[in-house]
Amino acid sequence: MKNITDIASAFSFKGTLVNSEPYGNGHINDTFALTYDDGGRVKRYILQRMNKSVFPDIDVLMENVAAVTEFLREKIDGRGGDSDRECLTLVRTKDGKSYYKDEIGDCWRAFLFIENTEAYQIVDSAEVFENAGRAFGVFIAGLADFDASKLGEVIKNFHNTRDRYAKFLNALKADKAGRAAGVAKEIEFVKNREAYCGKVVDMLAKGEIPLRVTHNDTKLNNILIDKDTKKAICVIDLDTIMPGSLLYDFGDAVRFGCSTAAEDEKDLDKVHFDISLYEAFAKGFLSGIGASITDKEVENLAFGSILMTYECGMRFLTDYLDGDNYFKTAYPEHNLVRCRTQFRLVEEMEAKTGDMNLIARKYAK
Ligand code: ADP
Ligand code: GN1
Ligand code: MG
Repeated sequence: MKNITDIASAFSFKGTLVNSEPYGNGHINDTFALTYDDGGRVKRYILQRMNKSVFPDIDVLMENVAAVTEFLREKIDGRGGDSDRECLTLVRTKDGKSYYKDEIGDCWRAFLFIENTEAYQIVDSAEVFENAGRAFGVFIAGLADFDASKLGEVIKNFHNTRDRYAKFLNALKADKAGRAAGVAKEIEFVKNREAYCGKVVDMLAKGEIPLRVTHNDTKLNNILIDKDTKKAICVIDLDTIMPGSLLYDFGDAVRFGCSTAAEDEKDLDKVHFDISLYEAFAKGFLSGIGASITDKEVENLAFGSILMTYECGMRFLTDYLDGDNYFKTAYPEHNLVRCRTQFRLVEEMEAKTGDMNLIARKYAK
């Protein structure tokens, strides 16, 4: 990887670079926090090396990010908000481009650092999670009039669970890393639930639920929470904004946030689905999205949560079988550990589906 100081010099940052450090807990991009001294004033920026194997077309990716942030910025300004805080702000290169390609072909982009906020790895209060739910609901509602034809499909079939299942079977057949024999139970778990895979894709195809512009990666650490007020300030990680179902966004947030443990907790006795956190999130989300949610969507919020958790576990397992090429891992069993937490949550959600449905109905307008 190229020297960060050299990369940073390509961008129109103000002042002198005084510090740079790896930042955050994303699984995909390499993120750095840069500190500049601008005549005695400290100013921070986020610099990211984008993951080229996950996002093969960086031009399309950055066109999406630029289009969505410009659209949101106008809306936020229009309602008298602070768009530098409530929306990601791209910092362009010195020659006005949305990203910089270095000599070895790595692609970099930069954003204003949103100060006095934090990204949570685990929910520590129902209030924070309700606020996050409201912000994600408002976010989707706010994109209702965004022209979806302006968005390129950055990752094909991203939440097409049927396609994810086919990819899982391919990885299993290839068994590239020679790991299949050790994960018979997990393989069985996926296969037993194959019937889940087509449900949302089919509802979308038949027009039973609307195709919307969705975020598609709504885990809690993709929303910045104000350190003082605990309000959800800004939805970040806009890389996967594409046409999709609201069930994906609701479900993925529930997957991550309603767990009593981290996504990579090794001790499964600590991993539970917390229905009171589900209630907090559903309450916030449904108040944020307002009347635009359809009855069919409300009816499927619980299923969407199960589906997204199952899909994510299946993706971790696929990557484990494939030799850990997609998600960043810190040790050889990391993807398997993640897969197991997801499957534990799926089982507990399955047992509580009735209550989850009652909660969704209770807060739907
Ligand atoms: P990844 O795709 O790898 O998840 P993200 O865009 O989500 O990358 O960034 C990783 C982390 O960096 C986030 O979880 C958050 O902690 C932090 N982060 C990203 N953008 C900003 C920003 N503009 N201001 C402050 N922190 C940020
Ligand atoms: C990845 O980029 P990040 O870390 O927010 C992944 C999501 C998964 C998530 C699991 C582009 O999210 O789809 O749900 O890990 N993002 C991409 O934690 O694949
Ligand atoms: Mg992220």
